Amino acid sequence: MSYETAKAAYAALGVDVDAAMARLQSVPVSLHCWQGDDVRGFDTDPSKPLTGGIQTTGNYPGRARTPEELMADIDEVLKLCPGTKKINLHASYAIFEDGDWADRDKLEPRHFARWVEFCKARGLGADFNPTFFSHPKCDPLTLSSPNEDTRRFWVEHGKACIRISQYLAEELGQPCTMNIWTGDGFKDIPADRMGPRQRYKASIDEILSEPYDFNKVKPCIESKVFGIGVEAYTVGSAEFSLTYAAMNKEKCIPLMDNGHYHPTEVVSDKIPALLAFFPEIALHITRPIRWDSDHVVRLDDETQEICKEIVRCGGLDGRVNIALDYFDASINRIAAWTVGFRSVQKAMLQALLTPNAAFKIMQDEGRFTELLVAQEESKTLPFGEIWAEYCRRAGVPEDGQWLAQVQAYERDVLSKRV
Ligand code: RNT
Ligand code: ZN
Repeated sequence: MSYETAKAAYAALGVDVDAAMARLQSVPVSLHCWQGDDVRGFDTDPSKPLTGGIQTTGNYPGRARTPEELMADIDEVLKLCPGTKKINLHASYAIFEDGDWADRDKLEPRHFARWVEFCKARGLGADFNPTFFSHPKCDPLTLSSPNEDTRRFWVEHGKACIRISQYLAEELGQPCTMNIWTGDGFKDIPADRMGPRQRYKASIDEILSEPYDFNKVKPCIESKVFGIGVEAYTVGSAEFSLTYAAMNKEKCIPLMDNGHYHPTEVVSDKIPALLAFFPEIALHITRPIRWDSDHVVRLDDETQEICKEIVRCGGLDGRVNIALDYFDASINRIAAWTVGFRSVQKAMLQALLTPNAAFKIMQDEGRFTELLVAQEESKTLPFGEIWAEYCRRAGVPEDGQWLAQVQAYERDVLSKRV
């Protein structure tokens, strides 16, 4: 089937394929830098384990070990993915020139100048994250620690990150979401659940007292249900994080990671719930298998449903900040990044190609039999042809054409990293 025939099949349902492609092309999706090096970063000893309840598994050869390697790898991914990208950085990816190392409470914008240069040369925006894990000052708590010295250190880190986010936003001329997530919690039943939450609340208040322009810096509060080694109690639970964001709407927004809820809860359903109250929200799109396993995102039902809600709720008009968050160390990392990014683009294009207005009328008029049939039949529309055309227009390889490029890069570059 040709692209023109496929386009006509959508037009028959009232869907404008060209408008859908143009819309998608303009929406930024934040590509997480941490898939490239198993979340290690450059500011601590890379042989030390990842902490904070998150874990990468696998030791596929070829992870990036330096800023140069990570940037080269990101460039490969950018060449293979359609759509508008931002780069999502963590504070631990600071780049220290000539022994100019600084601890996390002393980080400065200049430690991210090389990333600004990287983004400017490619016309990219950037998002940012303070790194409250994998560091000797995790005791193991950070912003909720009862040790005032520890808590202060992490508050100073958060403030430094606000300044860096403002710098990134100003240099790159695009807003910067700055996500606050900590792995603070306990392995076993705590004796005091309230104290850590009160300290966490005070710490976020202190971080957000650092001056910033809320049009440029969007601090986010990410909730979580549990992590590895912190199974019994999470300080930044769903209720804590959402309530914090709701009571501080003028200075931060909530962030939902779809790996951070009980298994029968779905973030797709939470998107309209939150957008009924918040002008803006943020998402981490990931794929949890039985827990927050951060598998590579696939074109699965929930990813498709999340994208449908983003589209239907007006999320593409700047109300939903979309980022990816996964890390698989068991397969080629460039392919992992690329499959996940392309899957989200596919899910979003499918959502834009859904006859949403017609379906809504069926629902509102109570025509549920018709709705069920129409929803099911829309699944076999000739989407592949439209996706291929979208890739061609973006100047990136179609499905079936990109993996060979990754394999060549693995042969010529990644396999030499020993
Ligand atoms: C962890 C959170 C968090 C991290 C990144 C690296 O469970 O999802 O967002 O994955 O900040
Ligand atoms: Zn996340």
